[in-house]
Parts: sequence; C-alpha cells; structure tokens
Amino acid sequence: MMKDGSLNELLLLFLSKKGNYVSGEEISEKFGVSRTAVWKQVNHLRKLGYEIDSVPRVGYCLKKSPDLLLPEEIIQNSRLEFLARKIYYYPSIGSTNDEAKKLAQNGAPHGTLVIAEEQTGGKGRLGRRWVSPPREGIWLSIILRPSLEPYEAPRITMTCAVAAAKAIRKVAGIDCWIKWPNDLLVEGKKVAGILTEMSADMDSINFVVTGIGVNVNNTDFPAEIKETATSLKLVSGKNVERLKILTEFLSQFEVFYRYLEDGEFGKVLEEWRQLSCNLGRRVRIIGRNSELEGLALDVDDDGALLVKTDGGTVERVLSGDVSLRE
Ligand code: BT5
Repeated sequence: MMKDGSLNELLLLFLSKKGNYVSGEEISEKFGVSRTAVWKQVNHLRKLGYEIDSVPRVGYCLKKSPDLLLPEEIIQNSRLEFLARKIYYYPSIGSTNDEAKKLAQNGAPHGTLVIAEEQTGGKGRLGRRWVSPPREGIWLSIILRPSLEPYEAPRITMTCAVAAAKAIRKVAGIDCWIKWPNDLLVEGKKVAGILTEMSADMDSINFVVTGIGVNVNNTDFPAEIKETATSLKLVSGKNVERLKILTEFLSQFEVFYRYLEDGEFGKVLEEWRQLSCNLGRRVRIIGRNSELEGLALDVDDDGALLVKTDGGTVERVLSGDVSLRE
C-alpha cells in the first residue's frame, strides 16, 4: 500500500473522500491487505498529523489535514499538466536546488518538483544562506528543460516571480510586489526569494532548476534578517495554508510558463511590469565590482533592468542587488 517513493494510496483515497467514512473492509479489499495493515497505515497518517476518526463497524473518516506539502495533497488539490508528474518530497534536506540538480543530471523529466519541509543548507545567490525552518514556509525547486537559449534563462525567474506574486495576492489577499531581479516584497520586506540555476553549453540549455522560498507562517527570523524579512502570517495576522499558496503558485506557473514557451513572453513581461516595485523609482544597484544609481525605466526581454543614470545614459543591468531609493 505504501512503498518508498510511490504515492500513499490510502492517503489519496482518504483525501478524495475527505469528511466521509470509508469502511476498513472496503479499504482492505481495495488494496488487498489485512485490516490490521490498514489500521497500521491509519496510525502512521495520524502520526503525521492527520485527524482520522474511526468508528467501529462504520470505518474511517479523514477530518483534517496537517498542511504538509505531501505529493498526495498536491495531486489531490490541483489540476496540473506538466508540473508535479513527479514529486520528490523530503521532511528535511540540505537544499532542494542541490537535490534537483542531481536529479536533473540523472535524467529527471521536465516539470519534476523537489519539495522539503525544512532545508538545513538553503541557498541564496552567490553562496548566501536561505533561512528555511521546518513547516513554516515553502521550499521548492522545479526542474525544467526549456527550449530557450541560455541568455533567455532569466525569463524563467521572471515567470516564477509573476506566478508567486499572483498566488500570494490571490490566496492571502496581500499586496505582494516583485523586486528585480529575484525577490518578492510585502510592506517593503522580503517574503520570498528565487534562485535559478542552469546547466548549459554555449547555445543550448541542458536543464534549469528554479528554486523558490516563500516565508508563509514564520513568526520569527534570525537576527541578521529580522529587519528585512517578513512572512505572510506576520503581515496578515493569521495562519496561511501553505498548501493553498503552493498549489495556486504551481497552476499560475503553468499558465505563464506556457506563454514563455509559446513565444508569448510579452504577456509575462506585462504582468511583471504591473507587479514590479522598481519601475519608475530611483534604485541603487550593487553589482559584484560596481555600483550604479539612477531611475529604473523598464525591464527588457532578457530580464535586464534599464536604468537611466544621472549622467543621462541608459544602462542595461543584468545582475546585482537593488536597494530602492526615494
Ligand atoms: C535569494 O537569494 O533570495 C534566493 C532564495 C532561494 C531560496 C530557495 S528555497 C528552495 C531552493 N533551494 C535552495 O537552496 N534555495 C532555493 P538572494 O537574493 O541572494 O538573497 C539571500 C539573502 O536573503 C540572504 O543573504 C539574507 O539576507 C536574506 N534571507 C535569507 N533567508 C531569508 C528568508 N527566509 N526570508 C527573507 N530573507 C532571507
């Protein structure tokens, strides 16, 4: 009934009949296992936090799920096409991006998801740390095999940002903004970050791993990010269902990713512009070896930020960290 790596069929059955009783006999017949084996599985689910009623001679009834990001929950609660055909789920892992890269190198298909309840070595850009405490946020990587040129890869980060900002707005009802190139902000603080990594040669992409971390129910952050980070719970004052944010994000991602693949990136760009908190504002961009200040005019097809400097020239900035000025 439950082998490692495969879906838990009993959980799928309970989820599909949530709130209704299913008899132990029906379950043991369906899966060809003993009633005791069913009982053991039910207890296993209870240990995970599932509230399951059992009434003698009537059966079992799933009353409440614990908001875990289990593959069965994602499948049951969304209608996805290319994402989530394969989902790797870990209660704890170093970094979902690192795991996804390994899986991709070993041939994992387009759309594979890697999800963890906790990351012990979550990564930001340039080797920075990404704080990823257990069950408080969404720590997810998506393996993609896009038909894009390597220089077009930043489009994937933009697509991801649009999908995440829209999902947060829709599910949590919170004004969420995109800060170029890879942050999502709420009330001026960072609520999510995106890390896109790529394996490519000169003119073709082998695979892309796009990782996103969203602070959902965090109530506290380590000292070094206390002033700059926030979560959906801190902003809304209430718990937000991670599973709802995740499934909405995945379905938005499918919609916008399709535009990207169909040569309609303009549609993604249009949404990105609407959701951007940079455009029309003064920015200071700190690159690896340089700094630049000016007015953020627009973003182009390749994800570059166009900045009008005080000298009047327009610079095309491909990467860096932005601080917003007045
Ligand atoms: C990012 O980098 O914002 C990309 C974060 C990507 C995280 C996801 S989680 C799933 C996947 N697996 C991974 O290992 N990573 C991806 P960057 O722009 O470099 O920002 C990093 C900086 O954000 C840090 O130096 C901190 O200042 C701050 N930070 C760290 N953890 C944070 C958090 N949970 N919330 C807000 N800010 C954080």
